[in-house]
Amino acid sequence: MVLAPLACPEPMPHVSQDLDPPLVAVLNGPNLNLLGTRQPEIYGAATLDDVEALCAETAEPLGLAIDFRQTNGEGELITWVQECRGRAAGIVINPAGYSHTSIALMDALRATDLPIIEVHISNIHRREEFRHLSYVSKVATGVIAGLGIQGYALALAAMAELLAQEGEP
Ligand code: CA2
Repeated sequence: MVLAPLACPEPMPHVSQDLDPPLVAVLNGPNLNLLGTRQPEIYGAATLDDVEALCAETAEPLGLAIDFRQTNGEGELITWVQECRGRAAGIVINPAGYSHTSIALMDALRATDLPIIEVHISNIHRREEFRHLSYVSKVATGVIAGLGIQGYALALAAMAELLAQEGEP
């Protein structure tokens, strides 16, 4: 028996890396829309809008474009991660509670083959035991935790470095 060739054997190549400026997806998981409304002793007083403004003002001089998003849905977050393939040059992600629970999110991130920087506003290792494990850390290029919302700015600076290195011979 002769098998027909697969209609679409491979996903699109990483055309994103040719984009100028390169696009970095900044993805935020569940409950981060509540930033600034409670638990300021853990997460500070900044709102998610403040985080977006910080990311925008950090990305511009680094020569990066950003797509900043937040969702409470695990499926939606996974879909956004999948859509990064062929579209974004890298991912900065605060997976929030899904860090500690979602093997599906880990699998989706791994499948992008993109540089991934995981950000946590709080130091998850100084908190409850159940926060010490992050499935996302197992596939992240780097992890920043405990530096408040400044962690997002540091992640974008690190991503700019990683992408510049990718372009080197
Ligand atoms: O420290 C972080 O950035 C976390 O990703 C935040 C998550 C938490 O589940 C992770 O363990 C660590 C929680 C995000 C929800 O943030 C809120 C902020 C204000 C009020 C309520 C929730």
